[in-house]
Amino acid sequence: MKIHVNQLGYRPGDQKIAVIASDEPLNGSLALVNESDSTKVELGIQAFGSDSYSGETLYWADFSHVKDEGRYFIEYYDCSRSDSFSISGDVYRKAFEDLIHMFYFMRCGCALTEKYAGPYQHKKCHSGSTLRYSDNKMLPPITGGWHDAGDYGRYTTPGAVALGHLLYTYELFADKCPTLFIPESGNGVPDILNECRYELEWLLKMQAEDGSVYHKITTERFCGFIMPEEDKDQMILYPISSMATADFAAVTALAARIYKKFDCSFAGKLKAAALAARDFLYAHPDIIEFRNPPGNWTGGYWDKDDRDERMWMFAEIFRLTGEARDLAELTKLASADINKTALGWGQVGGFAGLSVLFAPAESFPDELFTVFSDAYRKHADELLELADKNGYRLAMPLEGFVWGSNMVVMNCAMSLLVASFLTGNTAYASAAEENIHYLLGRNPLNRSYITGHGAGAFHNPHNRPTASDNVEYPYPGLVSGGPSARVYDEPAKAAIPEGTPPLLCHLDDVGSFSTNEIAIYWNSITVLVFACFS
Ligand code: 9MR
Ligand code: ZN
Repeated sequence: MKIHVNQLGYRPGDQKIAVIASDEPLNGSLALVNESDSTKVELGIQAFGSDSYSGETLYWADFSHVKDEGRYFIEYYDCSRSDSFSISGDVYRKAFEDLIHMFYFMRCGCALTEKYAGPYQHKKCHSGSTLRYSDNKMLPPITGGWHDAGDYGRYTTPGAVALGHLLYTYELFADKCPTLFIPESGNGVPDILNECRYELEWLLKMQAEDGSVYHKITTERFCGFIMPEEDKDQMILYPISSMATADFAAVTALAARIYKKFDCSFAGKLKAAALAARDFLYAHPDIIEFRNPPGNWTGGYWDKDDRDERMWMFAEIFRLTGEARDLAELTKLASADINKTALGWGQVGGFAGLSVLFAPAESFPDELFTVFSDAYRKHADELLELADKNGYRLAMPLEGFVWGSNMVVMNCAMSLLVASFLTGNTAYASAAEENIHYLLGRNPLNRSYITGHGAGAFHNPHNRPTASDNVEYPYPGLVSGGPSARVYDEPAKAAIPEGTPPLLCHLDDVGSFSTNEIAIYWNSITVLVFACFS
């Protein structure tokens, strides 16, 4: 038998449930043990039954009534026990900070100095000239921004999406955003915005003269497991796409609104860039897809529908311009059958929702508010129903266990949180937090999917610097992609037999890019969710 808990712990007022997997009936007693004085509280055991996500027979032990702060573990009469965890008001705080600090370590085109990066320091990377794919022209270097993931590519759509998560985090939870230890700290600007600006300055360089935006800048193929400064292959600026252009317009418009208070001239630059991208898309109403040209093997971030990106763009641009035609376009798209709660790299309709739902009163017509509010509430209701039937109390559809499932876990949590905000019904927020418990170790592998946080934290991410920096452990605050019902990499294929239940399809191995990579947008959506609880 195994007893699974959130390995960081629980806040005093929260619902607190341990999940126990056991092939044998649980006939003995189960207790919550206070580590400081060994006092025990006996816990009732509730049989859940068999769980299809894990293939296990599960039981629950509810200790919500214990509210005293301290360190605890749960023990079965035969001495099997859970990992130790805390009950504490600020149980998520350090993880929340590290999740944001991660972006500093992803910076490209500058040296990470020992002062700020400690053992994870590295020299300036990816600063050579740029070959533009469309006309084979050599351009000056396009530097800056964050490495996307375990590879060193810089891609516009996921970059904009990560910025979206972080900028809405700031907008919705400014008072919770921590002071970090980054080179800009102390300049009077909140550090989360300092960090985002590093990406925004790069993003602005990705815009072509006609207002359109290049899809990505990467080498032709992924480099080996070397430090970023050793990756000397030619940087290639790939063609534009309408998704990249629309995401760019959306997030620069959002940023223009936020940075106005701190730096008028930067905000002006962002606004002009947003409008140029929008104007390009007005002139090009048809989708412009990006596909990797033959012989080019870095990430594709291919997407077959740009209506959700345009919807997000028009929502944010309308908040900036108030122009009737932008509102008309938004209204048209909002009435179409487009997902309105997704916050991922390929589907961004949920950002249009955040933009509309959290705007000052009367910014948008009531009907539009209702469209997005209904979409979020409907999604949240579906999720509550799923959570009710789930042994690990996950509010998440089975189909969500794809490459990067932890992004879906967090996206579902966010839908629940938005619904909680819209209705005042705290059952939604409580369900959202159950997804955090899953992420932090209450899962069949007893694995925390955030490095450095939780006794069972994964520590072999598919991340090039981690694999080549000679430091034993990766920096804390990295989110793993998570279990994927279908695995694509050799180590995972060898270790995980086909047909394994989804929650077990994860391998903490540096080679497992389809279950154990890291990515900026997996971190950033986790930041957004953790902000609500930190
Ligand atoms: O996160 C992406 C995932 O949803 C896709 O299924 C996968 C395959 O196309 O690509 C993932 O994105 C990767 C990107 O293409 C390149 N950088 C690393 C990203 C994370 O694995
Ligand atoms: Zn770099």
